[in-house]
Amino acid sequence: MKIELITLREVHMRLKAPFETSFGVTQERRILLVELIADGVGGWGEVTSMESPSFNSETTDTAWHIISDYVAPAVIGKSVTSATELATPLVGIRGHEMAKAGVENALWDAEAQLKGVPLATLLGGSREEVPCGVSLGIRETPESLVKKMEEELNAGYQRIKLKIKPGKDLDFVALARTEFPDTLLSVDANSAYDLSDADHLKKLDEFRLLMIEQPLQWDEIHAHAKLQKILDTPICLDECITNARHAKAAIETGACRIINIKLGRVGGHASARQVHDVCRQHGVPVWCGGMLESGIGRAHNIAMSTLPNVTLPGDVSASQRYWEEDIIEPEVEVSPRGTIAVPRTQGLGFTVKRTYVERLTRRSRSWKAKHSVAVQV
Ligand code: OSB
Ligand code: MG
Repeated sequence: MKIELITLREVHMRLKAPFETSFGVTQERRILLVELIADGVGGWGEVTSMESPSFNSETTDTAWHIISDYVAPAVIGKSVTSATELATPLVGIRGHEMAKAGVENALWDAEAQLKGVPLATLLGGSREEVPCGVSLGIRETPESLVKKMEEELNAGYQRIKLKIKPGKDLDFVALARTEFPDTLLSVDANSAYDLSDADHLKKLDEFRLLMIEQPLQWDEIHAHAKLQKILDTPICLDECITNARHAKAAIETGACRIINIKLGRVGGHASARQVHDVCRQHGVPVWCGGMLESGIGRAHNIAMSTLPNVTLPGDVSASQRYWEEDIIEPEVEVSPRGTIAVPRTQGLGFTVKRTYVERLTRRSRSWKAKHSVAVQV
């Protein structure tokens, strides 16, 4: 596959409702989309960075810079036999996993189309539908949270994740558990605590949570290992895990019992599969995390969720929970039993609404491969 054309664009999309985490409130999304043409076939990828460096160190603008000045120049005109080989020209670019993933994943989509298979099949996935959960932002009161939970459970979602932060934790989880004694329930702190909060976090054990996600600092594996010794509740790492080496270190040191894989955070499908495989070898279940993606990122998440060790419901939910109108057709829908059907058509399995994307685009830039001209002497 020869990488012939790369188009990077920034689109602006407004979430239906503000989403609050321990690091802030998001509503206006500035999303980078990558369209890549290989051997005449176009694939799409999404950069899943936030607008500010609050989840990890990347932002929409750092990703624009890294793709423009390093990633696109390194890969344009290159020929590879599989998207897994894209790691080689990118080896000199440290970090910036989300920027790299946007480009790599676009090539995965193109490769699946060139081979005439669904992306899920190309990745080695076999699930026909994937189980879904929802991630609920921090709310004003426990009562309003419970009302929202009821709505999502009625829609069929199999697991509810509650965002927490100091001062907005125990009361919320306690009421949620009282109202829904049998629901699969988890919490996500997005690094809002430190090890000195261990006694406080220990109080969560009584609520029979499926997991507590990333309670401690974003880059801190060792302290999570100390905390996991104290807690009965399984720790799930999110922010800490950016590659398979980190996953192995976290598992071997006992820092977590579950890992959430985000395609952007780990640098794309190839790395995601490596993290998945390390976890599988160690008997650690994984699930697919979300970053408030548009339909393109969501479609990639669905494909990744078909891998065999993705055994827990992910933060992969219906388009209409996020957007008035998504940029793909059909939109992602969730069945009454809380599952998404995996597309059977080639590539991502959804069509990008090009005219709508054009309308949402605020800036774009393209790179074209130079034709190799035979020179006569
Ligand atoms: O930590 O999982 C997270 C959203 C933005 C940044 C970080 C996270 C999240 C979510 C939302 O939990 C998941 C989703 O619905 O896309
Ligand atoms: Mg998280």
